[in-house]
Amino acid sequence: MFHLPRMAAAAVVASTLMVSAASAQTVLRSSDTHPDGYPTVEAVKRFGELLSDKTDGRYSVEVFHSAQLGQEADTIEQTQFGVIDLNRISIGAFGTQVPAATVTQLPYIFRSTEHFHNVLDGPIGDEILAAFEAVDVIALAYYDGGARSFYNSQKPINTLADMEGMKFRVMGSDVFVDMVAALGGNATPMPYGEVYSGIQTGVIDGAENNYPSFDTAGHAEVAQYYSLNEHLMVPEVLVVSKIVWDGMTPEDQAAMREAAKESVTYQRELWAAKEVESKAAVEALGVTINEVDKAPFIEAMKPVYEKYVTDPMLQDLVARIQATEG
Ligand code: GTR
Repeated sequence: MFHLPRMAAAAVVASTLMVSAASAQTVLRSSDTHPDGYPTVEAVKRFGELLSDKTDGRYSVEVFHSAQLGQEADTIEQTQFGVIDLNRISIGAFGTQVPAATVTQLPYIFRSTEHFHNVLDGPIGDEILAAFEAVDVIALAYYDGGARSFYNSQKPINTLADMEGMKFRVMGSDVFVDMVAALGGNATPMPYGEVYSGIQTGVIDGAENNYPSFDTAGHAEVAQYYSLNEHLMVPEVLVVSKIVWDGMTPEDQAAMREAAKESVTYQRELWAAKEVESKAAVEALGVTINEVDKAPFIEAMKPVYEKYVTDPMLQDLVARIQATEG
């Protein structure tokens, strides 16, 4: 008579232990639009390993690459709602939601990779990361995304006159629409995953991106002209949903920030190598690459700055970025 309940109680205790052991390990789902092996995907995997080590396995990360969780704009919303835990995303995909971060979308705001790193690795970078909390994500670290240039299926772009009437896909931010208009072209915001067929079917003439994206998304197969006007250096950012963040202990939050910062060095190494590799890959596909005199392009961006840098806070931020060395 006494045996049965005892056995049942033991079974209950055993299963409770298993449940609590299992629930102590949280697997965070992270989104990335790029394919497996891409520098950002590999850096987030490394971040996950570091996070797991630092939290004694309480947290780990599974990266869903190749836009498995959706196109960037949709995944941002899902991250804000806590459906997706982590997201590695271009700041450009946030549009103008985060005013301080919008300055990093200004054409030619960064003069070089060194300038880009000096700004983002210092207090200005931290200030911009902190601004994301207002849109319900916590920004943890920046990754490199290189310089973006125009590419198209028609002809090399040498001068502003060559931009006249050409249709280019841009990321979903008004800044980029105005940027292309100020250069004389027409901009069409469109998800990254639709660019290949957009160029192939002639809906757009081309797009703009860095070598690794141009290469790995296959765009170089359909757009054979890549013109090095290097109008943008938009930071990539790793964010965690505020809902996830608020459920973590301060120690685990600190571990997460540390792991993210530590993964940056690794991403930068991978990025530098990938830029060289992708340039060679697109050349092998027969892409014509031309140098561009950037001065007229830089000059043409004045109206974009005038439109977006009106607030004194943003004016100060832009001035500080411009005054940073590099
Ligand atoms: C890439 C960036 C992606 C995505 C893409 C785009 O350079 O890494 O996150 O934003 O550009 O143009 O949509």
